[in-house]
Amino acid sequence: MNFNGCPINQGRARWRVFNSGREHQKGVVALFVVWVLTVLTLLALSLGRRTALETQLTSHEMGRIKARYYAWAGIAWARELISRRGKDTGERPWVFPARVHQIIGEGDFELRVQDESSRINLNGLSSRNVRVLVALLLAVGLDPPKAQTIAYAVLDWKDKDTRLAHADFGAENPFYENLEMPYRGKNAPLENMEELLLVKGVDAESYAKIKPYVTVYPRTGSLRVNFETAAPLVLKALANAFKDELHGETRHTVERLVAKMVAYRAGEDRQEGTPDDRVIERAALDLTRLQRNLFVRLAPYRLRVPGYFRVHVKGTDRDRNVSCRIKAVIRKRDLRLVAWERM
Ligand SMILES: [Ca+2]
Ligand SMILES: [Ca+2]
Repeated sequence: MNFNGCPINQGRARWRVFNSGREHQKGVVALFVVWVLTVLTLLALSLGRRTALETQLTSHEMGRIKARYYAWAGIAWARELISRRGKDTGERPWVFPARVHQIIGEGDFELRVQDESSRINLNGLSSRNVRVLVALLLAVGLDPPKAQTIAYAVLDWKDKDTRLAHADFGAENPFYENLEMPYRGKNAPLENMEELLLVKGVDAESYAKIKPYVTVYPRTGSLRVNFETAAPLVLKALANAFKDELHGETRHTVERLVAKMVAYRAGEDRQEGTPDDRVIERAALDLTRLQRNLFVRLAPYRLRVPGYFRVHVKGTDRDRNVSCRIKAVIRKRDLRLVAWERM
């Protein structure tokens, strides 16, 4: 017994109860503090992360803006390249470096200039030359019915009249008006290449094959190609379109004629796009009779002085490694951008 008359063990038990209550309170406070600290730490971390993210985003946006201006600087450079050529008589080939790279401060641009008349002009199509487009479509790997469908449908799409250019392959309003999502034919020149996707027979796959070899510039005029800049595939398509007019064995005529043209225009160094490139002259090609006859047939389709250039520019802010690409078509006469697109 203790001095209160309580049994000693009972008093210890109370003391333990009292003590365990305070310990419990302390534990709760400690837990609360830990919890608050955790929340505060998480808040601080998330705030830090957010600030870092915002800084990163701002920096990326700055990079994008700068890259855009570097790309526009490239377009200005391309205009300068084109204007430097001055008055053109077609006696010198158009030679552009394959790639121009220019560093400006913290950024740079890369550009390529391509003569638009190295391609087949869809707006120059007529019933007399539509076979050139058929030949081109065969050359890019389309089967004959598909090639004919697309070629005649493009002709119908852009010609003013509403008569079928070909009874089986052409397409005027009745075809387009009976589609699930109906629309009308254009009956006017194509404004841009993407318009092709509206034309009968053109799907994404054939469009991708055709796109590198055709143009819609100029909007008017006849179908003519620059022999000095056209891809061998385009020259072959042109030659193939007229080879049936020859009399004799023509099996290798197209291949050999085009090989001679391409070899001659590349100059002594055998590389295209270098200063020794030459303008193709029939007399200098050492042609056989059939090749000469074919070359003569191609003459009305030759363009000597290009009027439009396609420019691909990539501007980069090198500090932030952010790039911007611009594709534009420049008219030589007034250096105007007749079309441009930022990608
Ligand atoms: Ca038409
Ligand atoms: Ca050369």
